[in-house]
Amino acid sequence: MQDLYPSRKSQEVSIIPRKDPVIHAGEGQENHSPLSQQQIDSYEKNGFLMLESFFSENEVKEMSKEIYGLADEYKQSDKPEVVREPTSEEIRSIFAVHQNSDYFDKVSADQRLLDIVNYLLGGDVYVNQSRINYKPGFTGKEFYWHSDFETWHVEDGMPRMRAVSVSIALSDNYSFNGPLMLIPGSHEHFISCIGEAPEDHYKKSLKMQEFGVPDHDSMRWLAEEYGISVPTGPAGSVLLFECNTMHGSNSNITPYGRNNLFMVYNSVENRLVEPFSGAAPRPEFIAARKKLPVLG
Ligand code: 6CS
Ligand code: FE
Repeated sequence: MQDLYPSRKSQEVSIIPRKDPVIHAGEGQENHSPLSQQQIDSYEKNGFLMLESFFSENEVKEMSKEIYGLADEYKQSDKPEVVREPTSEEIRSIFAVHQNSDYFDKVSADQRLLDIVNYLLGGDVYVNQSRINYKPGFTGKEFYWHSDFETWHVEDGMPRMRAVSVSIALSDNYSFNGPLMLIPGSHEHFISCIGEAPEDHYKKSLKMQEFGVPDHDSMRWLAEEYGISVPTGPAGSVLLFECNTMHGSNSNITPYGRNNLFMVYNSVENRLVEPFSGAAPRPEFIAARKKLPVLG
């Protein structure tokens, strides 16, 4: 398959214009949007959309119970799905939670979410990746700037930009407790990165990413051109962000923890192929190839 978005293949930085629509809803779907026209326009322009208080307080309580339950269960676990912080044994992320928890399996099939995602991606979808990111008060560490699509394309073989991340805030997101920062409009540019990732790169990159991150000049250009947005909101808010939107987050030295549940939906028309790096695919718990129940 032709590589429309080459990255980590050259020592020269390049910026490739987006070749895919942002809103994939096709004919016949125009009148079925669960979002308002203003929300659709905002997602299309910025590459993300915040839906404040999407889940009720009760739902947040249940989800929080579940994430702490999983953290407890996996405290000593050496399962690869459990990613620890670079310099401590604290849990940073747990992957494949929609497969390891019946409860999160149900959340991933929440019809309110699916209606939105089906619209944005123009039809049926499946969960390509799910994870909980824990960022406890005082010790939670940062996630360096990146486009998820760059990694998913190069390391997982995601062909086109037709996936969306749904981030459910399970604690209040303030501007100061390490919330996600995004560059509005960055989804229109593919920042081709330099340097070839070593084998089994994910074992390191999920703790601290070194390859597949933008060079400083490109990042400076994006920030100067578009600015940096920090959507905040109470627990239960949902942030939808397009797979190529540049984002990152700071560490959390405040006393207020920041936990998020992420589900990545990919269009069934955009299933993973061989990784464009030519390396072996990453494991199933990071990028689903086999088990693909279709959600619609
Ligand atoms: O490698 C990945 O797939 C992931 N890494 C980051 C930093 N964000 C998205 C995704 O979970
Ligand atoms: Fe990310």
